[in-house]
Amino acid sequence: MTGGRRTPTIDVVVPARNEGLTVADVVSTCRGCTYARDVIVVDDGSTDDTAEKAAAAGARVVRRERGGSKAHAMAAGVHAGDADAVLFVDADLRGLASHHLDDICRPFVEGRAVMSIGTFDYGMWNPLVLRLPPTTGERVVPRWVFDAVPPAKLDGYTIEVMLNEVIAEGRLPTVARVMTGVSHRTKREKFGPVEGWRRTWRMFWQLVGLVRVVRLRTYFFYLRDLTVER
Ligand SMILES: Nc1nc2c(ncn2[C@@H]2O[C@H](COP(=O)(O)OP(=O)(O)O)[C@@H](O)[C@H]2O)c(=O)[nH]1
Ligand SMILES: [Mg+2]
Repeated sequence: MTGGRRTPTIDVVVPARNEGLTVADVVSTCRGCTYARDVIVVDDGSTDDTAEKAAAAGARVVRRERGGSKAHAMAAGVHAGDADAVLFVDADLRGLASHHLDDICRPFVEGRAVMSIGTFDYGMWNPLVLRLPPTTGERVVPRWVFDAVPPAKLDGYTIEVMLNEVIAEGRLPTVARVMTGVSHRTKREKFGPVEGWRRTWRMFWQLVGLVRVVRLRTYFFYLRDLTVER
């Protein structure tokens, strides 16, 4: 208890499809996060040993039928637990250490942020990246923020933008920081150059398509209530 306020419980939800190369390290790192209670890996339709590797590393594994998207996997993970808040972490990260996750959770646990995010390390571009509408998969939000996204909007890679919208429309504070030294396996590495670029473009167009849905004022409110931490 701090100041009469109960410390929120946080479960980690890791969406993973065919991430056998990296998922075990990611799960171990998540388990080392000071604020994490349970680590839940949601695997749908992996054709590799993602589920086995995740379980061996100490995660609770939830399996879904293939056919959904990353957003559906995240929803399944949220509903598999009953924590006050969820820390989402992608399964394909490189260079992730438990202190990165502690740094993301701390502003949330201390009540300085309702959403707290970590961005990849883009070197000289970090000051810009930190102030763009975040599409990062590494973020902690209270359960109610995720539940506020209508099921019809649980679509592909745009889920991150829907979470931003709930935060911004609620005029709620966000803290952002760089996860120094962290990157991920790119789609080119996972699928080869042709299929990799095809999938990257598809994701890009999904996000561009949101221009019709998300209002500019959302970004204004987001920026106004954003604190960049080092
Ligand atoms: N369970 C599940 N995980 C997914 C799905 N799509 C993506 N992911 C996972 O979500 C995370 C982020 O996806 P990724 O393709 O790396 O997106 P990017 O980082 O934005 O390029 C990774 O851990 C993926 O394995 C899906 O349909 N189901
Ligand atoms: Mg990735």
